[in-house]
Amino acid sequence: MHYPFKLQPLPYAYDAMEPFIDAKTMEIHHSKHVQTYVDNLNKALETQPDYQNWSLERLLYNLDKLPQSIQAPVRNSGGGVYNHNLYFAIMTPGGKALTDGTLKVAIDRDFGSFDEMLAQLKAAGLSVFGSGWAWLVADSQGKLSIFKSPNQDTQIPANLTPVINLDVWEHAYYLKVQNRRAEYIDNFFNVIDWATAQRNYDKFAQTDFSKA
Ligand code: MN3
Repeated sequence: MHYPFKLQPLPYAYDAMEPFIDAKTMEIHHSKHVQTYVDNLNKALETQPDYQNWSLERLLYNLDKLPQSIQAPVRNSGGGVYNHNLYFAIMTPGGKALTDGTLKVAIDRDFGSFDEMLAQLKAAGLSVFGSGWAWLVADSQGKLSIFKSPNQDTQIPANLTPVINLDVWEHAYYLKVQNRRAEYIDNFFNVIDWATAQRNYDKFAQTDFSKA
């Protein structure tokens, strides 16, 4: 995936996450907010032929090597595209439970239990001041941890494998639950596709964004 970037279609309808995440929020989030990130990323790269064949991951890993004039737009809008592609892919109607496998073993090893991991992810999401993201990530050895990023920053510069990411920008929940971020996080936990999370986790040994 490289310039010109496109809005990745959702593999489900806007109302598919009801009653946990409402259709209007999903529609505006995807068709307006993410579309704007896509458009602004393309606008930044329009006049930069040297970078038009770079993947999104390569752009985000090498932010400090880009021309000064496009560092901020690539960081913000490119990060916005990358983060939301993960976020929407990790949801499925009604959620899908974590089954026995390497991710379950790692969660029990690194957090003590699945519930403790969720509690720490929720606490991280609640503690993001302003807008940002909370993540479940894996290092190159498969060790799991909770990670936070402000604005549309990603886990890519830290070279970590994303397993789950949680959007805590107000645009992800304000229409339905207003200011109640904790309620939104609880709702989001009901639609996580843990089969996809397992597939994300499976990539930890191959993750090296310096080669992206
Ligand atoms: Mn968002």
